[in-house]
Amino acid sequence: MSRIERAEVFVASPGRNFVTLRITTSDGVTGLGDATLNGRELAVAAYLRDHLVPLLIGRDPARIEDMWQYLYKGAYWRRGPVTMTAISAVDTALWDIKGKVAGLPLYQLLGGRSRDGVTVYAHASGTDVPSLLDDVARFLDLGYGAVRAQAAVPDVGGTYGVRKGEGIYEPASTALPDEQPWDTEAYLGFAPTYLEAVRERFGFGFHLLHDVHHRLTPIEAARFGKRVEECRLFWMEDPTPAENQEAFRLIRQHTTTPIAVGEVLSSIWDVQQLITEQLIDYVRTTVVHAGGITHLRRIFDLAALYQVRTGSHGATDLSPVTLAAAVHLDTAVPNFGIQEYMPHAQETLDVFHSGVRFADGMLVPSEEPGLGVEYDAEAAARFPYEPRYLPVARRLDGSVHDW
Ligand code: GCO
Ligand code: MG
Repeated sequence: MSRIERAEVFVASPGRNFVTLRITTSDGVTGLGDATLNGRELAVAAYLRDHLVPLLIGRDPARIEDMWQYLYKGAYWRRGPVTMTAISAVDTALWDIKGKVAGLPLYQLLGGRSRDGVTVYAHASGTDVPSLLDDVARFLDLGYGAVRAQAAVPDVGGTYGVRKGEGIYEPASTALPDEQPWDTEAYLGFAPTYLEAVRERFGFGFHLLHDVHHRLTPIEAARFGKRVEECRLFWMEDPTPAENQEAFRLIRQHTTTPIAVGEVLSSIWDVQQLITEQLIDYVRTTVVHAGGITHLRRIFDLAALYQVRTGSHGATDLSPVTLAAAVHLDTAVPNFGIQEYMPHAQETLDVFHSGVRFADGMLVPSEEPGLGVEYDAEAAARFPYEPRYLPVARRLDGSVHDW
């Protein structure tokens, strides 16, 4: 019987920091898992190296479900992003190995194709309304059928989601957290006007999304959702922090703007009430932060019972390993909604060789066995880890707000 012989943890910064797990079996088959938790990378690397790798050696790589239960229940301490990200990496690597052993791309193991391609949304942003409109136009010209729109709130520095210059949007860009101002009233006055400007200029022939990024209270979110109903958003994302799942009922009672939640959550229990009480329309948990393919599929299946669709997180701090795994799942599940897509930097793609392809506003998975991603450890060694933190938001009176 095949055994897990080696498990290596790589921490590298090709374009940005990534933590990657590579498992090798006694038959010489390798599998990859992403273990990147933005701004807390080394905690997951240590969890893997010090606590999980010793448990993996000698085990049967084919027993994926059993391994998940063993690592989850065996920890005794439940849930949490560090634990769940570490378990995700092991789970994803084992699915990659299973696909390679079977000679099948991962989506085939998950039940085969439900669709020909995975619709993605792009990130348009602007430092003001005209530059946002130019950016939306650019993505529509590139063939995207769905675009997220974010613009800098006038006189409030460092608005979430706004790219500086030509490069890739990267919020974790400083060696210590950047402290940025936040003004709820200014945002509530301004954001609806640029969403309206986008619809006025480009019409309704594409999906328009917006990320509130946990900034509002439930009643403020209700006001926002109601105000932008005429824009017919595909969704408003993370309107209020989701620790209190109950809070979404209040938003729901006031607006028909669809709601998406989940990128910071790590288990089915974190979204249970949101799903079973139909308080959201899209669940955005991901392969890397929510327990891997095994656990995410469980979340998606629960969501399907309640007509909640998927909308997996896909920012560039999720490595090409996660993007590939997400695209395989998206291809297979019946209740797929949309996939976030921000193309990675060239340095990232020089280290992760991925078979995921973009065409006509859609991603398609690789036909290679497993995930269809290879990791070039030699190339990665040229990019050592660099401390990088996400920003912290402060209200105008100086107190800390949700970033
Ligand atoms: C998104 C997210 C990201 C996160 C980032 C944090 O919708 O893409 O909100 O931009 O802020 O992934 O690490
Ligand atoms: Mg988001």
